Amino acid sequence: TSASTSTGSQSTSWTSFLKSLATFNGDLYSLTAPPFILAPISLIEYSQYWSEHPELLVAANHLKPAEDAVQDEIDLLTLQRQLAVTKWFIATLRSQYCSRSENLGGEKNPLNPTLGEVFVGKWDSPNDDTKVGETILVSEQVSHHPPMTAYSIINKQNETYLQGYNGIRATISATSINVKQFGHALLEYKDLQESYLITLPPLHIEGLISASPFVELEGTSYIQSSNGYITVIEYSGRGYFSGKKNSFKARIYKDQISTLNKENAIITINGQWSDKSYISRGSTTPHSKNGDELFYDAQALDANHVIVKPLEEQHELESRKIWDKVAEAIKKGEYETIYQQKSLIENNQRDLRKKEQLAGINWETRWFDLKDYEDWIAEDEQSQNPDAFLSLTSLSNLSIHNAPSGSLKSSKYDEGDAKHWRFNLNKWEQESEIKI
Ligand code: CLR
Repeated sequence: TSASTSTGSQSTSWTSFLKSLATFNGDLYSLTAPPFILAPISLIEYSQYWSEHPELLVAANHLKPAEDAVQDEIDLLTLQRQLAVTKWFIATLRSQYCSRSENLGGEKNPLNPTLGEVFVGKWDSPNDDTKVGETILVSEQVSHHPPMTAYSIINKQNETYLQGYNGIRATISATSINVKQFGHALLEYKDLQESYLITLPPLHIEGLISASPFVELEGTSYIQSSNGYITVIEYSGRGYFSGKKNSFKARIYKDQISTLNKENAIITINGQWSDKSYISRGSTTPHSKNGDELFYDAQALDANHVIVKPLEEQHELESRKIWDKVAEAIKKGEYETIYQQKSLIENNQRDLRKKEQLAGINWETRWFDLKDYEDWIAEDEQSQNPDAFLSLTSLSNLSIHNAPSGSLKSSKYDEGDAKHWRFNLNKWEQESEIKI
């Protein structure tokens, strides 16, 4: 069944869904969405979208200056790495924000991961490119109230380590659901001793009235490198009068101070993140009709899907194992079974939490730790080996607090806790039950 059908019982349930939005309490997962907009996958699986082009994720690692390189060569390669990371990030967006529309016929409501749910998998070297090698994904639901997913993506051969976590906060307006993201990603090229902090853009869901929801990005996201360079990406959609869907403009500056004037951009990229984008030097906006160089074509390369082991070999905490019966029922449109199987899982979770409470224990996360940066700041100032997140937030003027992703220091959001989920490689290396 398709979400865009506007006849019969589907349109009735869609109408009641729209009505339920009117009394929205901020928790998207508590909405009783009509079954035909349920995705047969858990939100934890969305971590895979960070690496559907593994060759782009590791590309910067191949832009290493030779030992006898002169300063000009070193500088050029540094800028080329910023560009490579920017390209990889732009390339993640179609997977992140269009794949449900493309594969499931519309944006869908994902299954709400259970506490401790995990999703693991791997990518083989794409097209037998021996320079890439294997990439692995390790993802864990680290919080249920509010939902928070943490992930780590590792390519040992290229000493490339991506980690991050995300959560959302939603509000409803007359025609759309508005979503602010919380969390960020940290990308480290250990061999280059270079790291990047990536913030997550706000988004909204359009097409609600016509029962064909889709995501559009808005606002700004940043990519701050430890080498000083910063990419500022601004998103916009199809406007009332002009503009194409999924538009963005990315500007690369030599440092955060330079971002105060757009004229300072060293490189400007312009286009659609789900389609073609163009690149030019300086601050003029590139365009295909001016003959500017193609930067990235999101339609040219197929996504490389993560390989997950068969259900029979999966641990009971693995996402597809947990949700198998629900997912099957969603695919078949068996509404009664969806409801029954979901309730089984939810009641089981409630029982587990109750038991923990009675025993006076807390659920312990498996591979990720919550790190409190308030405790760290003083310590870090004396440290020989400063923390990547603290130095990158200081270079980019980004908040260290649990503010909407991309909030600046001393903005109105720059307050509260400064606790962020961090991957614990040791814990993963000692994992004996869950295998890739
Ligand atoms: C999760 C983290 C990913 C990027 C991403 C993409 C789409 C977002 C999703 C995040 C969070 C959940 C989300 C989804 C789009 C729709 C869905 C906001 C941020 C909500 C819960 C579904 C609302 C129901 C409508 C389809 C009616 O890296």
